[in-house]
Amino acid sequence: MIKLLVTGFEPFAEFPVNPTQTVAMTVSAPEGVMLTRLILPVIIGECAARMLRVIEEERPAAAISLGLSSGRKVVSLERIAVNWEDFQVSDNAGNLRRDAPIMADGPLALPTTLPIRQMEAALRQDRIPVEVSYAAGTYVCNHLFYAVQHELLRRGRPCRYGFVHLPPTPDIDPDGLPLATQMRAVTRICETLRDVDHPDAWSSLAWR
Ligand code: PCA
Repeated sequence: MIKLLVTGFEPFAEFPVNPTQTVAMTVSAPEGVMLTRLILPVIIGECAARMLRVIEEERPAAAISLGLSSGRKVVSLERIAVNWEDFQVSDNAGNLRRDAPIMADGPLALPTTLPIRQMEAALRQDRIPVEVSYAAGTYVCNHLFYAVQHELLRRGRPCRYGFVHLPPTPDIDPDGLPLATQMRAVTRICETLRDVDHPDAWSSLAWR
């Protein structure tokens, strides 16, 4: 049995619903996977703090964050988080940022620790439209990705982590990707994580 954490986001900006919330809450857990689900506020700082609290409690082998990217057509497996934020549409607490680092003393970029090429292959095998992306944006999704990864590395936590942007569903954009396909994509990602080599690293590390 492998423990995984999947997060989605609440609605934000002009979107009355956020499909990542539905996907995270209703995707079925494949055999051999114990799934923890978490919906995060679209608020810088708070989203990462909440997620890190749940990681400390649940100690999953891997965590996947899902976010809606309204301009995309395909499931986007994010390669890197950048230490930068820049957004003129406020987050759900009214915060705005202009050309600012997320962490003043952090590295410029941090990579995913999810096996995204294997994930990509699994989705392609299922004919789900997918890409590896090198731009997670400069809004709350990239903020979460960077802040959580930074903290997991700083604390030496053996939890693989990465971000997946999902395209809109057809209720948001007529050219969107059906919810059922998005669910299948996340199930396939969970299966891939189940099937890669995971030593039970949490139990062998000293807990600080
Ligand atoms: N998408 C936004 C934030 C929340 C979400 O679902 C983003 O791409 O930054």
